[in-house]
Amino acid sequence: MSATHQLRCTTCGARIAGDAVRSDFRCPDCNGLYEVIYPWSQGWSAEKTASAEVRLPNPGGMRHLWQERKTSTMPVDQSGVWRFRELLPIVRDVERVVTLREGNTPLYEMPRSAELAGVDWLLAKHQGMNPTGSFKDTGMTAALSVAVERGFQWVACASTGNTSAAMAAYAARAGLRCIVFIPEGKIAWGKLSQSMDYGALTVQLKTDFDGCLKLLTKLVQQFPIYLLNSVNPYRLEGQKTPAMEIVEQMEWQVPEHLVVPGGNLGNSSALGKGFLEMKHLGLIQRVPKISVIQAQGANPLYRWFGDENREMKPVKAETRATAIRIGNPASWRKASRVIEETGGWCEQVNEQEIALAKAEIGAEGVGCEPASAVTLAGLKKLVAAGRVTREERVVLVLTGHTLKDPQYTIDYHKGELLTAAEIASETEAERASHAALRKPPLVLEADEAVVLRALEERMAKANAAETQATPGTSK
Ligand code: AN7
Repeated sequence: MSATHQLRCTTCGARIAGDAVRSDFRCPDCNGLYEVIYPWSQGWSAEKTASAEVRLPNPGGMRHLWQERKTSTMPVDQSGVWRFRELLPIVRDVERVVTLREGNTPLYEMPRSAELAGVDWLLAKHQGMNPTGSFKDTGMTAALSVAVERGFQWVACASTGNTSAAMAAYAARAGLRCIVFIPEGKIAWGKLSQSMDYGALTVQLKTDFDGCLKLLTKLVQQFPIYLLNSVNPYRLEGQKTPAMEIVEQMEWQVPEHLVVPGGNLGNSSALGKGFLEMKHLGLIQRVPKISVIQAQGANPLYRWFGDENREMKPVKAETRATAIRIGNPASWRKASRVIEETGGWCEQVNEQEIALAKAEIGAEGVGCEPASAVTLAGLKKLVAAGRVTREERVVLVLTGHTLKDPQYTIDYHKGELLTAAEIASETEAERASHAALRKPPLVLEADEAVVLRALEERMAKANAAETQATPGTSK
């Protein structure tokens, strides 16, 4: 067996060598998904490993090393994933990894969103600030580097858009050929254009994401294509590193709560693994509660969470947050364990709530794509239900950049996003918030007097709104 890591089935516990895994990354005995384990992981049987391999730098040493690498000029050190390579020894030669200097993303303070949600202190880990504009880059550098090491010429994924954009970029860097399967018509333009720009073979299938993944899972068993969806456990090894970054950015303090959007549920699983492993290694003393938020129209985990029989029933997914338009999430078992082990929760939010939260995050100068905005919308509900208290330090994981889906934003501001029925079901307060946030473009004659008059009108309106606002709640 490989000295550095093994794969363990998260359903039946069977363990195999990394290079012995089936092409669909499923356990042949029980069809479960694997997780990567290391000699220092819980449950690795020590008698099978030479003791030298179990040795790990001490926590203090690792913290120092990771920080120091930021100032190195080596690509692998500058990567916010491989900087933490002691915790993901999945490749033999770390200097040959495929990196675009992913990770090292900002952790923003969100004072206005905090006030809206009803907490004292709110932070946003903006994974949209990655090279291709989403959190997928951190997973792609990991799994694609494994593909290169195993000698694959072709890689593929099914995607709602961001995975395909990331895969296309990293495959192009590595000189691999890549095939993208996306649901026809239900993908944001930013993402579709990226996959073409980076030279992927883009296949639009007349089905949804779940249909794309099902078909691809069959294809990879017939052709030597390396599957890069998050069923590939190496993806999650890269995607766990924002957990390290968050505590590093908080000077090794741990937030009380982490709020993550849920689609195929790989990301929440990965972040949970990251925090739990750090605790196991003594890098932190406790883990944050991890809560997952789903769109109401794509809510299988939310339903599972409220189901007494704990049965996972796939749904036919529908939401304008197309990134998370997923009805049959592959990693639901891993994610549900993370919620339970950390004491988190699962919530759902509707289309109006997502649109409002996205505009609020935008108005704070941060911005994100619709799927990421479910975090703020969900946090409001968690606070209202008493699941998050005011003094808890909360981190929202913003998964994608606002430029991924500009059409959504433009439609929102022009008042063309929501249907009449959706608007009718809003509260007065919600309607007022929308009215204050909406900024449709003015179309004017290029005439000085006309422009002046229009601006005067706008300024007067803005001033009036400000004096009307209660003191202390200045926006
Ligand atoms: C912005 O790109 O599934 O729960 O194929 O793009 O780990 O699936 C994207 C998912 C959240 C959900 N936010 O994460 C894909 C894809 C954004 C996303 C999710 C996605 P998972």
